Amino acid sequence: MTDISAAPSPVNFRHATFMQSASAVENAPPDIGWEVAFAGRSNSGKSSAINTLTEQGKLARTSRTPGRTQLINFFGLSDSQRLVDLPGYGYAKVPLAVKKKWNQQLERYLQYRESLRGLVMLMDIRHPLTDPDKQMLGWAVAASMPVISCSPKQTN
Ligand SMILES: Nc1nc2c(ncn2[C@@H]2O[C@H](COP(=O)(O)OP(=O)(O)O)[C@@H](O)[C@H]2O)c(=O)[nH]1
Ligand SMILES: [Mg+2]
Repeated sequence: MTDISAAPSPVNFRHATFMQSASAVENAPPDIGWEVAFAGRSNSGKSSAINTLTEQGKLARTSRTPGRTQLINFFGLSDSQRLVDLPGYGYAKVPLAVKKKWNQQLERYLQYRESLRGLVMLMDIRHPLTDPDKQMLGWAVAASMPVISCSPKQTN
């Protein structure tokens, strides 16, 4: 595995810009350089974490309504460095067929995306490590992915 510290240039998160959304892994930007993805249940604070990290309040769209983002959103830090806002999982009101499709997409993204170098997993502290979180962690471990787990939400 490539060492992130060996990336060609220092990372300036404030330079992040929206690149594109992808409805499926096939539509993602070219699989070159490296990217770090933010994963977690719907409404766990993925987009807010990206906005905090990049010091850009409105870079990633946040919403009180869970289940809004069903696209993979890519943010460029440089030509070869990206942050990725993954669709949230575990939202009860999404039809089962849609959930299954998204589970497959997430699994394929974690398994096959070569530029994916790390996963930041957001958890609502009131519901730490639900079954879909454990499934996600299982895929990440199977793909030898470094994972950081965070529980940013103290109150709501
Ligand atoms: N109390 C609290 N609310 C948060 C925090 N992070 C995000 N939120 C709120 O939780 C909701 C969902 O956040 P969002 O970033 O859109 O979650 P996502 O669906 O995982 O991308 C929004 O209304 C945010 O303002 C946090 O650390 N604490
Ligand atoms: Mg979001």
